[in-house]
Order: sequence, then C-alpha cells, then structure tokens
Amino acid sequence: MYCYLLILISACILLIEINALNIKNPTTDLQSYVFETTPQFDEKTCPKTIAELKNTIYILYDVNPPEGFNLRRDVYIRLAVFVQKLQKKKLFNNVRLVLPPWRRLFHWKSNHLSQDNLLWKQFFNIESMRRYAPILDFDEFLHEISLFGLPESPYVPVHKIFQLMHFEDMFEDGAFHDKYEFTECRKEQYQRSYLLQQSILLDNDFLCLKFQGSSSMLERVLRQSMASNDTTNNEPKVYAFLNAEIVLHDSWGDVEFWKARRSMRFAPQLLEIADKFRMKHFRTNNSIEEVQRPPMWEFEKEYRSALGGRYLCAHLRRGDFVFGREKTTPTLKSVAVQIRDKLKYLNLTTVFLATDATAFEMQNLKSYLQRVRPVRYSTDSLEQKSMLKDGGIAIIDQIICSHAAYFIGTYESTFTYRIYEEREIMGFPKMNTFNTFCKSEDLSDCSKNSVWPIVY
Ligand code: GFB
Repeated sequence: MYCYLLILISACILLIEINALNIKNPTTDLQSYVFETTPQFDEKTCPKTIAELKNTIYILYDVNPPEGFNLRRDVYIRLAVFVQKLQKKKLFNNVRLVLPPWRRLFHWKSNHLSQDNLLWKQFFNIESMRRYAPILDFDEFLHEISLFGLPESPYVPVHKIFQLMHFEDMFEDGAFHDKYEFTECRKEQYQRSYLLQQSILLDNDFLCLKFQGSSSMLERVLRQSMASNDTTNNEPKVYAFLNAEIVLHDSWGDVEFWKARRSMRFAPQLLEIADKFRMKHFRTNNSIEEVQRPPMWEFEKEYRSALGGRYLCAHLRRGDFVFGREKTTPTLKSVAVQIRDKLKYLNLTTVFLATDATAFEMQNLKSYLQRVRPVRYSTDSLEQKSMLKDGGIAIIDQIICSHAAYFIGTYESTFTYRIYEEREIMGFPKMNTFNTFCKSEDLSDCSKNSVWPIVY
C-alpha cells in the first residue's frame, strides 16, 4: 500500500520525465492509448494536480450485452444523476463515472466497419455532459488513473466488481421493496461483459449482488464495501457495476432526470451533418424552425412554440420488431396510409423516413407512398460511413426527426422515446411529438406510447 506522500513523490518524478510528450490526439484504440501516448503536464502544477485527485473514486459500469443503444443512454442517465448527487457527500467529493467503451451492438449490422472500442465522444458532446456530472470517457480514465503511478503499469486495478442480478422473487410479501444482498456465484458464468474483456483492467474482487432498487441504493453498497477496506490511504479506488440496467431511476422524469438528459447533447460532427442535410433537402435550419437550442443546455427554459421544418418524420422500427412485436407493429401498407393521411391533414408533402427497414421493405413502402416525397438520410461516401459508423448514422436520423414539424414513432421503441425527449427539449407542442403508429390503418387498433413531458 502506498502512503499519500509516496504517491506524490513518485507521480512527480514520473511527470517530470514525461513532460515533453502530449495527448493532443488520443487514439480510439484503448489498448494502445496507454502505451503510445503520455500526458502533458506543467511541472509547477504537478503536486496540485495530483493532490486534487486525492481520494478519487472511479465508478465503472457496463450494461447487459444484448441491450440496444437507446436503453444504454437511459442507463447512463440513472448513473449520472446518482454520481451528481453522490459527489456532494462526504468521502465522495472526488467521484467520477467512467463511460464504458462501446462495442459492436447487435443492431450495428455493417460488418465491414470497425465498431468496437468506441469512445462516447464519437456520439456525444462530452464537455456538455461533464457540466452536469463528473464523467470520464474511457481514455480519459486511463490517462487520469495513470497519474497516480500504477503498481502494475499499464494495468489498472479494479478493486471490486459488482455483478448485479435480479432477486428471484421481486414481490416478496406482495410488494416491491428496495433491497440488496450479496450472494455466492461463479465468475466464469458472467464473462460476457465487455468491460471484463478489457485486458487492461485487473479485477481483484468479483462479487455477485442481488439488487432491487434505485441508483441511490448504490451508495449503501459502496459505503459498505469501503468500510471493509482501508479507505484512509488516499489511494484511488476503482469499482465496477455490471448489468447496471438493473439499477432503476431514482425518480424518472423529474427535474434532475431532465437536466442529465439535456446535458446529453450530440457530438458536434453529427449535428453539423444533420444541419447540412436539413438545409439541402428541406431548406430549413434552427432559426427558421424556431427551435430552442442555446449554445449551452443550462440556458434552456420552458418553451412550447417550436415550428420545426416543413416535413413530417416517421420513425419506423422494423427488424426484430416485425417478428417479436407483431401485435403492435403495423404492416408497411398500414404505415403508408397513416403517413399519407397525416400529410394531407397537415398540408405537407414531404416525409423523412428514419428506419432500420431493409432495402426491399423500403421499396415496398415507397410503392405505397405515391404523390408523397419520401426522403432518407444516407452517407455521402464509404469514408464518411466508416467515420460515422452505424451508431452515428442512427443519431443523424434521430436529429433530423427531432427537427420535423410533426413526428410519429414506433410503439415501445426506445429509439422513438429518445426523439420524443429531444423534441421536448427543443420546445415543440406535445401534440406534434407524442404520436405513435397504430397497428391498423383505420386507427381502430392502436396502442399509444406514454407521454412524459419535460419539466424544469
Ligand atoms: O436503440 P434501440 O435499442 O431501440 O435499438 P429500440 C434499435 C437499433 O436499431 C438502433 C437501429 O440503435 C439503431 O442501431 N435503428 C432503429 C435505426 N431504428 C433506426 C432508424 O430509424 N435509423 C437507423 N439508422 N437505425 C430495442 C432493441 O430496440 O427494443 C432490443 O434494442 C429489443 O433488441 C427491444 O428488441 C424491445 O428500443 O427500438
């Protein structure tokens, strides 16, 4: 174990030695990051830099591998709200939430693209998110923790890994109570987590934890674990929660939820492409659309007068929904009829189609859309596609949908839900946002998505 003074001295020596190097272009290859790049420091600030990291607690997390992109965004919010509150408490002032690197997700079908080890800055504006909660992208975490001088450099020790799992009986005594309980398990059964596959991480203690409750209960788990350790040595602590989707929101849809959600702005490079597309195909931009989009999310306020661009956006979830959710997923003909009727009602002629439909399905759909102008986003070149990746393309679809005068989404798709939220932030009237495709074209068989309006 190191004493704080020793850490300071060894870190300072290390910093002086590597002073000449820099990290201007952090690579997205996480393994090579530690070996190839070295941080740039100002010698004079060396002790302060390290001193500021005293008692740092890094919270890593991961989500069940099959879960999709847009549920993962929601899990982030649960944890961001948690650390945002936690950092105000004794022992936790230096807590940081480490964003898990993205791996190729089930829905990212472009096999020719390299889609593993992606950082969050590929999709989101990290600086904006950081103004809400103390977060680190994975490369930033590796860099920051290396400042301490790792005992087995470049490997990073993870002090405890909590494998979260459900209780068998969630409604004991007929009611849903918050509870957690450590339980016996075999680590080999839980090797699918992408975080566990990061060879740079050395796990010391793997614990299985039945967990039922909201994110604030994680604080009790952490305190209990820290009490059993020596927490007085100022060393950084690294904890990881696997299957973090089991953790519930402290309070879904309240002001805190929306702050975290508003801070999750998209990466500037994706916004720029969506802006150009809207100008080219719909002759529109933020100011014509009268959407609320101040430079910083902190300046957003209650607003309900956004007009949007003169087009309707339809988010049409196909793929696994066609088979797995047959009861609520409409046929292409039914979708086309609903789009045509709505365009007529709104006196519009253009529909933007955001969808994971196949080329064959698209051809079919278009054949039902006579006298309608259907528009779809596609990348300019293969080079652009390999830069954006499937995740970036999906986000561009979401951005374009968010700016439409009118939106219709798919029943129970989190992709649709994230568009609803974006439109709430930009200030559209609710009736132009919270719409769901019905199963039947005469609208007789119709399950509607829930309405969760924004609060400030
Ligand atoms: O995001 P996601 O979890 O939403 O998964 P759901 C859908 C994924 O499919 C997106 C692609 O992240 C995209 O990669 N995708 C869907 C699209 N719609 C579009 C679109 O309009 N444009 C583009 N470019 N891509 C979950 C699934 O889906 O629903 C689970 O992840 C499960 O596997 C669950 O089926 C019920 O919430 O729609």
